[in-house]
Amino acid sequence: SISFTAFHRHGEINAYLDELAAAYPSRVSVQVAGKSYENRDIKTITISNGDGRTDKNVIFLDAGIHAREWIAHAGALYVIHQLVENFAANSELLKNFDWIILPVVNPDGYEYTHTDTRMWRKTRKPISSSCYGTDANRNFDFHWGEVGASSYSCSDTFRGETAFSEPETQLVRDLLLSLSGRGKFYLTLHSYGNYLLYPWGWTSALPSSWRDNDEVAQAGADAISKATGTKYTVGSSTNVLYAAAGGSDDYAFGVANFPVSITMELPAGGTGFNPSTNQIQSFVEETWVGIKAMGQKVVEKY
Ligand code: 0X9
Ligand code: ZN
Repeated sequence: SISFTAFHRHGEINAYLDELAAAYPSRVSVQVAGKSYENRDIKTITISNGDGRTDKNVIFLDAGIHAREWIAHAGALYVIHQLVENFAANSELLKNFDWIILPVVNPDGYEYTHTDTRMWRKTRKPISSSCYGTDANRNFDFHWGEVGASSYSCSDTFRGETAFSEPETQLVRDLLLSLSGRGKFYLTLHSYGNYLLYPWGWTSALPSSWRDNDEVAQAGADAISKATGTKYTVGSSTNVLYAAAGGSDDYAFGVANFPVSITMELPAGGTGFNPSTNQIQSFVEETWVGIKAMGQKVVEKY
């Protein structure tokens, strides 16, 4: 098991995934999806109900695209904990769907926020002698670099030298494309600000199926509001936050054909990205209420 009274290092997170695979071999498997630039194992956990079907639709959830957004990593771990260790209460979510969860997309950045610079956002591949890292959420090849992304390698929103210049975004791309068709819901956890965002992030125009996305996001916001009173803002990324191209959400929706693609910006705590450890439990519980409601809506619709 893993606690929600501390933020865990990448090694502890990977060890938790392996522990679950060993304890629940019929329902859980762990894959090394690839390596980060600094050679860390980037793992996914595949959670099923153990009925042996291999053709199910998939909900794909990731977190930690941005290194400093620690509550997002914790949120993904709590989803894993619920689906695996509280399976009996959540089995409806796994009847016709498998969940694939990638809790730490950017482990190099995440470790760097623990060891060096708490507010680091990007990956860690050097670009020039003085500037490191690419904003992984500007590096996906869909309207790459067109808006809200910097071509300056020192910027916190550096788009990368080319689209998919980073091993970490290549790996998410390959997973998303491998799920094309079965993948019905892509959910990516970030912080902060209490938003449920759907495409597009590169233009203020809405995709023709925006209502499907709005319905799912609204189900999440309603469930959270009912449970705790916390308000989430629901809308398209560009319209309720800002335009920024090259995000994983637009890629999942626009290229990998996930019909629902949502970025969830979890609550702020402390200095925004830095909730105190005694806030983790209540934040991740509340987040789970929203994710469960969105998952139920997707399971009903697809
Ligand atoms: O700017 C981002 O990447 C996200 N906000 S954050 O504060 N976590 O950095 C929002 C991304 C929304 N999606 C797109 N613009 N595609
Ligand atoms: Zn983020």
